[in-house]
Amino acid sequence: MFSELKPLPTDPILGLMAAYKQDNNPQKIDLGVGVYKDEQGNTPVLRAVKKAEAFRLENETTKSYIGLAGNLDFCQKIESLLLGEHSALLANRVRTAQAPGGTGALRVAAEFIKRCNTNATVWVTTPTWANHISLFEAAGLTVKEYPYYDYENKGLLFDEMINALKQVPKGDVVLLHACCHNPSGMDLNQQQWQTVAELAKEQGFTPLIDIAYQGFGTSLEADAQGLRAVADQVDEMIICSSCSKNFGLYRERVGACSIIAKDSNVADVSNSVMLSVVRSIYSMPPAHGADIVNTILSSTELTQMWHDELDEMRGRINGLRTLIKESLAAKGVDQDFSFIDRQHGMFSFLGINKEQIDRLRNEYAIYIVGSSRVNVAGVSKDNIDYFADAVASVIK
Ligand code: PLP
Ligand code: TYF
Repeated sequence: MFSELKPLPTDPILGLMAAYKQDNNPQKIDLGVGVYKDEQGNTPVLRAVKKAEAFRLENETTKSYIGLAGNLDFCQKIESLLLGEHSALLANRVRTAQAPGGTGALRVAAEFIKRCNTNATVWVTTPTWANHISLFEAAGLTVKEYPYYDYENKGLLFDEMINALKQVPKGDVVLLHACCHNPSGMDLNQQQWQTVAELAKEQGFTPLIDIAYQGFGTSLEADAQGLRAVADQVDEMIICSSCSKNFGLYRERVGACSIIAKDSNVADVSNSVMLSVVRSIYSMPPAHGADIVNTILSSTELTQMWHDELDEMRGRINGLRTLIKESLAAKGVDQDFSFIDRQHGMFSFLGINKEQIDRLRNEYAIYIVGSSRVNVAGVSKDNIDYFADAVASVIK
């Protein structure tokens, strides 16, 4: 039966990562896949993670199975990270399952939604992370888009977004990026979050918040403010979180799916359904990464170390945003790139066309995603001049 299969294209972002690896040009720059890089272009293991791993190696006592929800201490700490002081308020309404990465959490959420309402439509931003669409469709859900990024003015189409969400009925799900929107870098401000939160309550649709970059935008707290505004309003919502970026644990696959229900009874029933979904996909999540996160968050010293490292990563990203804006202006380009400095997280669209993107790759070995999305963390003081010259030359 395998012979009947037709080949499928690979994920374009992961394909770009592979193509970059094979390029022999010594000046090549990888601005593709959304992975943090330091000034040397490395994605190092955080010091706090190394310490927690050393501790784990010494103190781990068993490799026996953990439960369906994974490490329960980890789950509780993630709830606090997401909800802050609201977590105490919401404590009896939240149930969390550790999941294999943010992607695993989203897949659990998708299957959970399917069990709630087979006919649910999941509404996503135009544009969104391409995996969102394939992942919800793979679970048999309908995916529709609502306006979000304003390509022309490099801002938000907020009025259009609200008008579209006013048509979304109860029983449908609206996916929102908590911060550091992938791929545009354009986030809602707090007043806009409040409007969305009130609309969710009024319309009765279920918000699904994807938070994959907490701490990469403004701060751990500020990046969760939107999500908390929604949690304050609605009876039910889903939060899919990831520790890939903020703990640098990418390949260890650490994330969580949190369900907030209207009361503790509904939360218990929802939890039983979520765990049944987990059992039918992968039984239980891997232990290592979540144990590391739990060890860090259980220690004042390691938490401080992690905060410092997170501040350093965010500081570098924000510094690079300013550097890119200034370097392009210094090259005398006509186009205004100041929006890069107003956006958040690792991504922004350069707003250049397909031919210009191809020229960056073919003539300069600069790899960016086909939508013109760049990962600003791939820029450094060493390559900024080369990068700015290349962009200036292709847009002339
Ligand atoms: N959601 C968004 C918006 C992302 O950009 C990513 C990827 O980085 C994820 C979820 C999932 O990340 P991971 O599965 O690596 O934790
Ligand atoms: O958008 C990105 O680059 C990150 C990383 O299948 C990523 O979210 C990209 C593709 C993918 C998994 C992770």
